[in-house]
Amino acid sequence: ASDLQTRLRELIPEEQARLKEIRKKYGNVVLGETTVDMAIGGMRGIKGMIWEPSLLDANEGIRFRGFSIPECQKLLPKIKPDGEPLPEGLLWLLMTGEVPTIEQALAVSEELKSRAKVPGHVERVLNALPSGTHPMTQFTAGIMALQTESVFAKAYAGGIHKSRYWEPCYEDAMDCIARVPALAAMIYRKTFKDGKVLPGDNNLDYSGNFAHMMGFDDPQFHELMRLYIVIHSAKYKLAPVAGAMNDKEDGRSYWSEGEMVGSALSDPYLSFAAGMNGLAGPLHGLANQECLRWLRHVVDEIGVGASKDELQQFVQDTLKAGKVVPGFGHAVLRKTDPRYTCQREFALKHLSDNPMVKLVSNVYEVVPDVLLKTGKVNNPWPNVDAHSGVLLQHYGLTEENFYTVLFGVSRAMGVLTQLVWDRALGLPIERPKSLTTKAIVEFCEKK
Ligand code: CMX
Repeated sequence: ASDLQTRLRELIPEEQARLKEIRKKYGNVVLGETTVDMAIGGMRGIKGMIWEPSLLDANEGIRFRGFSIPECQKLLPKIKPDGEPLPEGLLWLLMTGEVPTIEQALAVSEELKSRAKVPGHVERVLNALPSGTHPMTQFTAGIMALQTESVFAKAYAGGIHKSRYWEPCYEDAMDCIARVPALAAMIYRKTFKDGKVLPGDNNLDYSGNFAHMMGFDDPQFHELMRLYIVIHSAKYKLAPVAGAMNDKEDGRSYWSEGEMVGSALSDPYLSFAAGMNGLAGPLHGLANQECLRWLRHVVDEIGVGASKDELQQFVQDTLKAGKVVPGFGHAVLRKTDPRYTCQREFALKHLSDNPMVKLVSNVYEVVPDVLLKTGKVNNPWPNVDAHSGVLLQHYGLTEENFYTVLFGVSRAMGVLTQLVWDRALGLPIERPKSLTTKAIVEFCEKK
């Protein structure tokens, strides 16, 4: 099938049967144990949830439906033969588990264009917010304003049979994915530019059009947006609790809230907005802006041509001041993040003369040794955030307060894909069990 919904309709009965079989065959198998430490420590490492679009491997990094980032770059359809893959193709992969043909990816592109119109009241909601409202607050307010369009909410109110929940959920997921670039661009123009909302260009792909609506027409920046959206699209691993704010560390947050809220049959807009509120937390989505700030400090205090010795001293001073070196470390990964590597390759291909790229590269040569010498850092290697800011800055997207919104636009694809599958598989409302500390102590003492 060349259209995504038809392909999903074919796949869903097979996947429903597969899940039933897994449950029947392995339902009683123990996946792991939960300790008191885990209950106190943010539920790290508890295996307790299904998440199909992606999985994080400690050594290889994220895999989307089993494919590593280099594999995705090689296999997913592109507009230019040596260019970056289309996020529309990745969306097909995330939804179906299959690498699409170029026709299928372009069909997704067309489908998203046909759904992209943002209703007029969304701009009025943004206009009602005071100036200085953080772009992420504007983003979640905008998503909530889009919720008036929810097909799922209307279908549910109209009494739809539960076996068909996934259909209106798919409509909302695709509408929401289609509309968030225009919403984000609107926020960008209002917050940082002349306030004029730029119309989309139907001749462009999803990423190119997003960049265009923000006011960026350099085809190389469009390439960067394709790569950026692909690598930021899905989370790694799950963790459930609403209020846990740190996907940065092991994959919680947007998903956790987005998913948990969605499990109550809140429609995709409500669920996605909940997830985005998690992304807006400083331990989570803001790390990319912190990285750029840290590099700017280096430039301000030493200069862009800082020597390795000077950098080493700067890193040590950062640690001495009780701060982390942003862009390095990871709770699960134990190697250089492949999302860092592909951005570095992009930088070497397109902007190798940029002095900030050279600085990032020198930082990479200095930081891991210093972190290792502390004796406590489990992963001294760079993560995705160590490179993204410098690339965006090169093309003129310098307003780092906006970076989390870019991240959010990308993440819509991963989060909303899982939500469609949650409804298709009939997964229930999520209810991890909580205990009082008194109950924990009583339980332990009885043992
Ligand atoms: N700079 C300084 N110290 C670091 C560090 C860094 N980059 N990374 C880890 N450490 C320290 C921790 O703060 C911790 O110290 P304490 O024991 O004093 O609290 C110790 O090393 C052990 O930590 P860890 O097990 O290696 O790492 P965690 O799982 O606790 O935390 C992370 C992971 C990402 C939060 C952490 O490495 C960090 O703060 N990095 C900098 C911020 C950053 O780049 N965040 C973006 C992550 C991107 C992503 O996840 O995709």
